[in-house]
Amino acid sequence: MNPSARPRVFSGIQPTGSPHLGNYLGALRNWVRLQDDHDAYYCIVDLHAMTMPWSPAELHARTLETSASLLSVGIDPEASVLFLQSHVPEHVELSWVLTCIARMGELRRMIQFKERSKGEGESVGVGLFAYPVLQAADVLLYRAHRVPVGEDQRQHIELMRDLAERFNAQFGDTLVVPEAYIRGPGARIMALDDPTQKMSKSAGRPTASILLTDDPGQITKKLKSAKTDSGTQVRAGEDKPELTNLLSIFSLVTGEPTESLEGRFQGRGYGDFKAQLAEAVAAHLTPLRERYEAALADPGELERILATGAKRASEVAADTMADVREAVGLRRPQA
Ligand code: AQP
Repeated sequence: MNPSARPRVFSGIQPTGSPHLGNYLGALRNWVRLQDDHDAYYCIVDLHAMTMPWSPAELHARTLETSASLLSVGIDPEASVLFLQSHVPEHVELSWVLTCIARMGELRRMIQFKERSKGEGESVGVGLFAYPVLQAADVLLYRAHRVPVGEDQRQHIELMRDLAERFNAQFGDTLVVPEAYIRGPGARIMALDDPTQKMSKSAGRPTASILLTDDPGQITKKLKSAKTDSGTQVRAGEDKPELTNLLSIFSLVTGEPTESLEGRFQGRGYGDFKAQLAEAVAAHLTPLRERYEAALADPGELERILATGAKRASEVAADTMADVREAVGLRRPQA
């Protein structure tokens, strides 16, 4: 298909640690699927990683690690534009323009802000409050049609749609109103130790998440200690949130439907089920871990990929920003 005729897709991931199974099954697998028939832009959103307290040295290192993780799951830097948010300054510029049309009330309603700012009172960071606007700028800058994300991002996509519509209504048709691309049971993978919370990089509880960099020993240990519902029957259902989550993971890494897994483990107990699950997850993640280590062993190549990606992304970003500046009445420099 002619690349310019393909729908455009944009998504981002924070360099806040190794991606976990939730990031992978909810978002990254879809990124890989979409890169074949979409004009794909995938971004490591390092500016977002500054919305919570951060260490400069860690941010620096994790940025490269995250790019290695993205290659390991199958992002092809030839097929996709893979780049670093801070390499394209237009993200921040468009974010400011959108900040000026966003409303305090709509940002205050964001669930992620409410959750992450709990107990912070007046000392909560302005960046944490405003980052959904930066996220809107990330997507709108590329005039993306689809945004593959996990379920937790649905509200932020709604906000970016509202901002794009408001901008177009006020200043003329300039931005594309994007759609969320949220698919399947992987869209919300829950923490292994608490099925009421999503699996998260920043949870700070090592037993809550399986990281893409975990080795088979770590995977087995984490799954062995995963919380399981009372009873002995391996089955999914509203009354069994922990088993439902584990069965989803099993099904997503093997392709075997949940009903078939339920049949296979009937009468076999949780211990056996968890051991087999650990084996399946380890078998799925081992090649990814090997590709990750190989990619990380060549930082020069990672830097080159990011620099090329930034160049390609900048062309689109500059084009959109020129239209935005014109639409809102900012003057061009006169020679
Ligand atoms: N538990 C999850 N299940 C399914 N999808 C998920 N995503 C995150 N957690 C789950 C999706 O992964 C993509 C990248 O996420 P992110 O790095 O931008 O940050 P996040 O959404 O805040 O994810 P984390 O893991 O909780 O990171 P931290 O703790 O660093 O903030 C997104 O598409 C997200 O929907």
